Amino acid sequence: MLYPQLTASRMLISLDGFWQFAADHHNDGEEQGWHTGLQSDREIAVPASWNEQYQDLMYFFETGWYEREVEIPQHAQSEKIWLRVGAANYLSTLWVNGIEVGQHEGGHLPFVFEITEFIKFDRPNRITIRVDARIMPDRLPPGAVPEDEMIIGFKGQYPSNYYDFFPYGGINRPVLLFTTPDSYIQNIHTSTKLSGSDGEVNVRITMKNKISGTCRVSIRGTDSSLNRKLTANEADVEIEGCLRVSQARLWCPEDPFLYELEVQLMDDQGAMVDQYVQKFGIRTVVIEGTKLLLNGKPLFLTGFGMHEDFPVLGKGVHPAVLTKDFNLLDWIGANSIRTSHYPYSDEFLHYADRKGLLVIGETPFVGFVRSHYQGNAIRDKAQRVITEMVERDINHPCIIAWSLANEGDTFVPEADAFYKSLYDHAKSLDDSRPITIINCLDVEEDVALKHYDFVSINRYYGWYEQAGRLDEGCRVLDAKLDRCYELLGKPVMITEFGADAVAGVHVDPPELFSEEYQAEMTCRQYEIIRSKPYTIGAHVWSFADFKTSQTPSRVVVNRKGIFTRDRQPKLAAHKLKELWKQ
Ligand code: GCB
Repeated sequence: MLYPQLTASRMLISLDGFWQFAADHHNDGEEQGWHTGLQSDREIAVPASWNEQYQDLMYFFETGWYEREVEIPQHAQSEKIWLRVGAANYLSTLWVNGIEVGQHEGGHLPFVFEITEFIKFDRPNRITIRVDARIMPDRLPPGAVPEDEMIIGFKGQYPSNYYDFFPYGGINRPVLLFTTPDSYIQNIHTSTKLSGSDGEVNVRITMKNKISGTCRVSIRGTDSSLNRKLTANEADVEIEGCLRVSQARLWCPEDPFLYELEVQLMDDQGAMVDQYVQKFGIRTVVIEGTKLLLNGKPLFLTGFGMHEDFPVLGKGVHPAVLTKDFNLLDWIGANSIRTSHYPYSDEFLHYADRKGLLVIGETPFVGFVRSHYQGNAIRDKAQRVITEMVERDINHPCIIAWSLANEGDTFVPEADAFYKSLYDHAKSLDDSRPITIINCLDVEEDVALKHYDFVSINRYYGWYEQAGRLDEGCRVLDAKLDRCYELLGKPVMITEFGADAVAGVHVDPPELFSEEYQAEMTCRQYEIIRSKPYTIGAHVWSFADFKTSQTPSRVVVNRKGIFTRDRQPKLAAHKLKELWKQ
C-alpha cells in the first residue's frame, strides 16, 4: 500500500499527539473490555516509545493500550477510510468503535487497515490500539532464546532480548488517517535502467478499479507518458509499462535528483477519480567483480551502523532528530548508513532520498539461533517480513542494498537452506539491488555467506578481541580481511568496527573506553579497510551512543557512538571528519 498522501483525490489527517494510555500488566485488557472504553489513567505522546515517558514504564514489557476519539468530516462519506500506523512494537490490534478491525505482527514496519465500515459520521469514533511488547523467542527480532544456543554475549541481560538495543514498546511512528476514492491506485513499483544517457523507467501499477476509464502515467517535467484503457473490474487490475527519459539526470549522493511519477485514474468522461505522485530516482546499482557500482561508477561506502534511538523518544521518530542526524552525517562526510537492525521509518528514507544518503536496508532479523531454523514457521514469518519491507521501500533510490540478517548463527548446517531461502525470496521480489547478510564470527565455518552477493562482516579486533592491544588488533584485522576475500572471492563490506568511549574520559597512552582509544582505533582500522582492493565499504559502529538492556558490559548505554546519545561529537568524530572530508 502506498505511503499516504494528500492529493487532489485523497485526504490525509495526522492522529499524532496525545492519546489515552493504560498499561495492561496482566495482558487481559480485552477480557476486561478495554476495547470498548479504556480505563485510562494518563496521556501519552504518539509517536514515541512509552518507556521513557513515565518512570514506571521504563521496564514495562507487557501490553500497552492506546485510545483516542476522532470525528470524520461528512464529505468523506463517499470515500474509503484507512488508518495507517508507521510502526508499533510489537504485536498490534486495532479496534474502531469497539469492533476489532485487524492485527499486525512486527515492530518496524507499517500496517494499514481499511476502516470505512466501522466509521460513524454523526458522532466521535473511538480508535483503540493494543500494542503487545512482550519479548519472545519467535518474535522478530527474538528474545528469551535458549542460552545454550546463543553464539554471542547477552546471557542473563535484563530484559532478556537477544540483541544489543533496548526493546522499546509502543507506537513509535506516525498514525495517519487517510481516504481514497472507491476506485483507487493501490501500489506503484518503479525500477530504473540506463540506456546510454537515457533512463528507462519500468512501472507496475496495481489498482482497485470499478469504473471504465483510463490510467494515465507521466513523469512530470518530461514528455514521457503512457495511457492504458481500463474496464470496470471487481478484482485487482495491474498495468505495466516502460517510460523513457532522455538525457536522464541520475540520482547520486552529489545530485540526489528525484523525478515525480504522476499516476491518474480517469473515468470515461475524463474526470479524475484518483491521483498519486510517486517520487523516484533514476540510477543503477550493481556488483561487478570486486566493485560496487552506482550508475556504472565504483563507490566506497563510508558511514555508520545506526539506531533509531533518542532520549525520551526511545524509538519514536521525530523530525528534529532526523534533521540533526542528517546534518551530522553530512558534517562528518558519511555517504551511507545501514538501518541496523530493522527497517527505519518512512520519514528517514524519504529524507535519505532527498539528501542522497546511501542506505543498506536491514530486516529485523538480528540474532537467529539454531532452533529458529527448525520447521518452517520462522522462515515463513521472515519471508513475510521481507515482503512487507521490500513492498514498502522498493521505490526509494537511497536503498542500494538489502541486508537480510545481522549476526545470526550461520555456523550450523541448517542455516544453509534457511538463509538461501531468504535470499531467493528477496531476489524474487527485487532483483535490482545486491543482497547481503552479516557475519560476526570467523567466515571459515559460515554456511550462509556464499549465497549472497557481497560479504558483510562485523569485526571488533582491538576491542572484544585483542582488547587494549591496538597494534595487534590492526594486524589481525588486516590478515582476516585478506583471508575472507581469499575464501569467498566476493567484495567485502565491514558493516561494523569500533570501540566504546565514555565522553570526557581521556587517557594517554590510549586505553579502552577513552576518547583517544576510540579515535585511534577507528581511524587506523578505517585506513586498513580502505586500502584493500576488494572492500566496498567501512561502517563504523556506531553513529551515536544508544540505550541497551542492562548488562555488566554496558554503562546505561552502548558507548560505541562517535556522537553521544544527545548528538555531541567525541574526539573520533573530528578525526573521522578529517579522513572522510579529504
Ligand atoms: C555487534 C552487533 C551490534 C552491537 C555491537 C556491540 O556486533 O551487531 O548490535 O551493538 O556488536 O557494540 O557489541
